[in-house]
Order: sequence, then C-alpha cells, then structure tokens
Amino acid sequence: MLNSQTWFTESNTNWGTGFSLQIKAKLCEEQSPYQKIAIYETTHFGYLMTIDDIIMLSTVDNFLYHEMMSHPVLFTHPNPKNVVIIGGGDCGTLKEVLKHPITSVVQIDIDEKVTRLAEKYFPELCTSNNDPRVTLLFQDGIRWMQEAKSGSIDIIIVDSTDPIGPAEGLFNQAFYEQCFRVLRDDGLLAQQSESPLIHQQLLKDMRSAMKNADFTDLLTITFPQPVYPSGWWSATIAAKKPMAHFRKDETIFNKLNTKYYQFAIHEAALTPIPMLKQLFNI
Ligand code: SPD
Repeated sequence: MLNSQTWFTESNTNWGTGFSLQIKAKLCEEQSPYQKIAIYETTHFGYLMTIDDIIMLSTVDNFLYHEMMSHPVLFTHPNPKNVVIIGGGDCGTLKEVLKHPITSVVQIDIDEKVTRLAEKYFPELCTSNNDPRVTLLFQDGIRWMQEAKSGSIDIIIVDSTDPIGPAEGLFNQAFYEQCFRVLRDDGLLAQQSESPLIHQQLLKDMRSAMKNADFTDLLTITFPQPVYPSGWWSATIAAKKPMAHFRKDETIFNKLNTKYYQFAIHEAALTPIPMLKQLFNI
C-alpha cells in the first residue's frame, strides 16, 4: 500500500513487521489474467516490481536472490546441460544461469506481462533473452512439468512468487513427483523456499513433500535479501541421489562477474546453520 503517496509498504501481520521503500512515482499497474503487477520508481532502490502488492524485486538488491538461486545449484551438478526455470519471468535468474556453459534453458512463466514489464524497467536482467540457448514459454509450469519427457532435464529452478495464488501448486508433493520424474538420475531441483526465520513451517512442509516425492538429499541455503520479509531468504536444493557437492570450476567462475556469490559463500552455504539443523532434525 502507498502511505501518504510516498512509501510502499509490505506488511507482515503474522510477525508484526513491515518493509517500506520511499517512492518517487508509481509508473504502472497492470492486471493480467493471473495477478496485479505494479512498477514503482523508488528514491534509493531503483525500480521496484510488486505482484499483488508483494515485493518481487528491486534494481538495487535483486542480485543477491538471483545469484543464489542459480550458481549454487549449477556448481552442485556435475555437468549441467539442460536447465528449466519455472516462473522467473523477470529474467534475473535466467541471466545468471546463462553465464554457465549449458546447452539449453527453457523458462516457463505463466504470465507474459511480468517479462514484458521486466524488459522495460529491468532491461539489465533481460540482456540475454535472445541467446539461442533460451526458450521463453508463457504457460502453466505445473502443466508443462506434467507433460515433459521423463529423465530429460539436469536442473529445475523454481523461481516463483510466494505459495499463494498461481504459485500455490509449485509447493506440493504432486509437483515434486513430476520434477523427480523429469530430472535425469543426477538431476537437481532448486526452489525459492521463503524466509528461514518467519516461514519455518512452510520450509519444513516443503522439505517433507520433497522427501515424500523420493528426493534423497536436501540442502537449504540462506542468504540476505533486504526487500523480502525478515530480510533473510532461502533456497532449497533437492537431489535424486546424494549430492556430489561443489564443482569448483574456476574457468566458469572467473566469467560470472557476480556481486555476492563467490566460492567462500558457496562453501559456507553447504554447512546447514544450527537453527535449521535443529528445525529439520538433521
Ligand atoms: N516474498 C516474495 C518472494 C518472491 C520470490 N521470487 C521473486 C522473483 C524474482 N525473480
């Protein structure tokens, strides 16, 4: 909501918290068949995209989330070639994935408007959209997964909105079972898994559902993300067989040009923090 026309605030009534950004202008608001997408110009965080009044990304800090949604899982797989991104319409994750020598990436976002607005307001994230390795599809990711060929993909990255609305069906056992089927034997699923501080029950439920779908090895990594509730976010990587853990490929790494991700960050993320060890009973 806009307070006195100058602040955008996302409130979290369950935790009595909120995060505000000072706004210079609301640049657009579009209602798609799925959701309401808005773009603001902020005073200090660049542009801001919200979906149904929930913050998706800002110019200034989206690198944290997009680098951690992509590089840890890509450097965990022994030889990733075929990648699928479910969601990810702003193309920030896609841009990072394309820095790796993969052969194909198919991105399936239900809402084309998200990508069109990202092209306009976050062009720096969309610079690789015409890469010949990329296929952009605008359709239901759950359905796409149900229809995809078994054992055909190395990595699935789920870069979704919160588990309400169109993304709800991306957080359950039925979806994970389809991902498991579509992945090759050494395949990995990486999914944005909300705040390790304030969404602990959701994280536990997600991990149980992944286990029930037969994923044998799970790793939840955490990273800062100032514009999301609590400022601390997570991604969960699920593997069909025990993960090999960290292919330190310097040739690829030297070309990443990341602002946050580095080998030491990856290594630190491999050790579950005590709070999560206790929460997950591991
Ligand atoms: N609380 C909002 C979480 C949204 C995570 N995905 C955002 C998409 C950025 N590519």
